[in-house]
Amino acid sequence: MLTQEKDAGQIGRVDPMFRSDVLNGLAARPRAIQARWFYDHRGSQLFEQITDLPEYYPTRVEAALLDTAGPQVREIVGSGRAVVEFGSGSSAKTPRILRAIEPSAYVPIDISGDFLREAADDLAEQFPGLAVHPVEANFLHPVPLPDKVAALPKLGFFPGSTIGNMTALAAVDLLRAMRHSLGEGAYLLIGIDRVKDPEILVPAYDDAQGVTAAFNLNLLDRINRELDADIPVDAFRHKSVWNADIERIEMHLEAQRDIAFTVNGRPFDLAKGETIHTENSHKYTPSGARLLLRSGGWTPVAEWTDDDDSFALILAEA
Ligand code: AVJ
Repeated sequence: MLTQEKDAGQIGRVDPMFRSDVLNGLAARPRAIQARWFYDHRGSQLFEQITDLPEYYPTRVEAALLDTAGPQVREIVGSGRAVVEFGSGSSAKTPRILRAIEPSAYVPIDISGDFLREAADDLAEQFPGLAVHPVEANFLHPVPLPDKVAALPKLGFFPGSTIGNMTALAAVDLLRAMRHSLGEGAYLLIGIDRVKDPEILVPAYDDAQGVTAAFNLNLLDRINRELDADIPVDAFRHKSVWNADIERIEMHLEAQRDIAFTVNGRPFDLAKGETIHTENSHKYTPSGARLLLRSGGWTPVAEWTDDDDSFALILAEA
């Protein structure tokens, strides 16, 4: 019973949605589990490591773009806004924009409470005088903002090309929901990754050090840890595939042999070569990105890209 005692804290924190998504996803054809479940504590750490990889250009390029764009964004949106960050994670990019914008409040929204509060405390320390109001929520659903920022005009901040995880339909729904929660006169600063040569894209999601593989496989470890499962993780292999028709990178976990396991008492079996689809990372052309924003109710007003045109930072108004 030692094991149970040790795991009790973990099990207590399990989102019942995680259990149902995993059970339904493994039973579906094709088998698929949503990418949002990557981000347990270990998964969030691995993602931080991904952002430092030589092959993973988005984080570095976007950071440089934020530095360039900051003063120009400030000129367009003015100071004193409430910056509302969707999926703030460790808030690693936030100081770059807060320094330039001089907002009066910062509202980080994230599903992972641990990271959220740590990051909020750090920022409050770095920016004395800035009111920080963290909100623990799934931003895929409409998020009511704290009363204290109700009267302030908003700047939505959605960096990292997180929107790439969504299909076009879901992305448009989300953009509209953001427009609704941010209200009249709001702006949105969003990072969107560009369509490019698969020889750059595929390694960005399958690095030489195997960090992305570990990130993908950690989902199976998490299922074992939290959902009373016995998946033989070593029997799966990480795959990164460019789907040219849909202009997206897909991550899959491929069975290297016939595999049988149980999750929460439910049996599953995969034949050798069968896959579990774990992530989509949609890439956009310049006009595709602008059309997506307009479809979601946002009018692009300024755009920044690097010399290689590998990533775009777009400012749009409601
Ligand atoms: C956080 C969704 C933007 O799609 O590039 C990185 C996640 N997955 N490497 C991305 C991710 C594998 C990342 N996003």
